[in-house]
Amino acid sequence: MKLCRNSVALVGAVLISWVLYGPVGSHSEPLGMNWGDISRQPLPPEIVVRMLKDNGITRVKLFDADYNTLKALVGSGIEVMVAAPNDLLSRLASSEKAAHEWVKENVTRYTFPGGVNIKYVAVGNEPFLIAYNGTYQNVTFPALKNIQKALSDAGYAGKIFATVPFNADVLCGAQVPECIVPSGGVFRPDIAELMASITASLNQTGAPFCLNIYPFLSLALSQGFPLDYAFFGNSSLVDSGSNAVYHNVFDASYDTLVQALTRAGFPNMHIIIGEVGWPTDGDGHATIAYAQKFNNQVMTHLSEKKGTPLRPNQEFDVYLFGLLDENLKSIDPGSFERHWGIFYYDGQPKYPLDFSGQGLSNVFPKAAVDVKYLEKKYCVVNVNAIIDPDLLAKNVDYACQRTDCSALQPGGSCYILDDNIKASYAFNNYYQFNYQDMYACNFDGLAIITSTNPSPSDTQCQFQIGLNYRPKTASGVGNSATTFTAFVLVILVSSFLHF
Ligand SMILES: *[C@@H]1O[C@H](CO)[C@@H](O)[C@H](O)[C@H]1NC(C)=O
Ligand SMILES: *[C@@H]1O[C@H](CO)[C@@H](O)[C@H](O)[C@H]1NC(C)=O
Ligand SMILES: *[C@@H]1O[C@H](CO)[C@@H](O)[C@H](O)[C@H]1NC(C)=O
Ligand SMILES: *[C@@H]1O[C@H](CO)[C@@H](O)[C@H](O)[C@H]1NC(C)=O
Ligand SMILES: CC(=O)N[C@H]1CO[C@H](CO)[C@@H](O)[C@@H]1O
Repeated sequence: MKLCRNSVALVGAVLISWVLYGPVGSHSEPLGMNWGDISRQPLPPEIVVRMLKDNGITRVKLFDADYNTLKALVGSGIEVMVAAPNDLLSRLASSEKAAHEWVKENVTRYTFPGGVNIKYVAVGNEPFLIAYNGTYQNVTFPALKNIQKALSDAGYAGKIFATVPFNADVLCGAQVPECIVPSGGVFRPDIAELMASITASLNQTGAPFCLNIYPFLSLALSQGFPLDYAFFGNSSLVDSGSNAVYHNVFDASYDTLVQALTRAGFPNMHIIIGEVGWPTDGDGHATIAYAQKFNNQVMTHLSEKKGTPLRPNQEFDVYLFGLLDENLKSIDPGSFERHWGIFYYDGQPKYPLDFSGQGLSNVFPKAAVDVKYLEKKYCVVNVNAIIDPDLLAKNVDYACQRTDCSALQPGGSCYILDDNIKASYAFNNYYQFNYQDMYACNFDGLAIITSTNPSPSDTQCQFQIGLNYRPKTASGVGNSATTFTAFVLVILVSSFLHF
């Protein structure tokens, strides 16, 4: 695959995955998957690793370097991107020693023969997101350099690569109207010089440039964004600068980056798409049908190897977002944030998705096995209690502040249901979050425990049974620094509207 690759390591990884898991469809750049675990009762890493293997997924991108997760990956052959979260950046920037210790504890510890196949270290996650107000602007590059040095000192030069996953908002910006088309692509003016320096440093060490691309957010967050253009196939838009034709915002975003890198002097930089995906709840456009369509189209797009107008006939290097729903993620960007999983919280697949890219339409991903659920008990509103609406509302608020009510929000799968069912949904989630403690199903006497599944049959709104797992460490829980995915490019929208 193109430049900036350590071909020996890559061939090694591909061979290992062939030997252990057989061919993964037609990709020679195997499919990657983001694995976040910001959940109340996260599936044990051993179960997730088995699920990854069962589905032929041979590369994962993590958001930290959790010991239990990495322990479960030992001997799996799965290629791993570990991460130093944003809140560590200032420490890593301020001292070479801190970076050396980070690498020792979070990389070297696992790279013994037969250990973990660590390929990348992510330094921060979308650190230049506009919503962060420049908080990580001065520390990201120094932290990257210290981690690069630490990796090199530990003997990993050319084997393990430090990179920075960026949000697409490192491109363009309101001040650059030409950037509405890919041929106008530049880095955001306030960080353009910094991005050029970082890119030079990535290039020097042979590391890829990593960008997250979200057609869903283009659609969800911009009024009038053409629906078809978020998908693949039915729109065609001409870039007035280059006359190239684009069929979707994914390719347009990709080429905007290619153009920005070219302008900065790095036309051949290897690009990784660190995240791409579609959520299934919490927004009007976040439906199972759209997610199924989008993710299957992405798989087909990858396997076709047509590339983009600026990089034709090349393969994409992509990590899907994401593996599982995460019911404790920050919902600042929107309620959909907790529903990006291709699998539900419990490792059950949501819809058919052919990971091989052969476009098979009825193949479901393989579910997690040996999952331990709590008992089949639900907490619901006691319709025989005398219900004071104010008291009910107060208790729903209490439950919702302490559990996941994202499906109850406008556009969510339970939004249209009547108030009692919504209240039951909130009560039940609180009860499950608290491991079915009987005192967690009282709510001023308004609630009652039942073994009958209260999920309405004619909607996607599903009452859940909690999992019988307690997180082993605090890792991930409430770690909102890793959770923003908002803010995106709205490339080609205005030119589209002229066609
Ligand atoms: C290892 O990584 C984790 C997650 O990034 C971090 O919390 C921990 O402090 C790191 N260890 C060292 C010694 O820096
Ligand atoms: C960024 O600034 C805005 C407006 O001043 C503020 O509301 C927000 O909390 C800040 N965000 C961060 C991450 O500092
Ligand atoms: C980053 O550095 C600039 C220039 O030294 C300074 O003005 C700015 O306040 C710093 N930002 C942060 C978040 O520390
Ligand atoms: C294109 O549009 C047609 C008609 O609206 C629809 O049936 C088809 O699924 C669309 N194709 C894609 C790839 O979105
Ligand atoms: C512009 C630049 O520095 N490009 C370099 C990026 O890395 C490749 C591979 O190491 C070099 O061949 C390029 O010269």
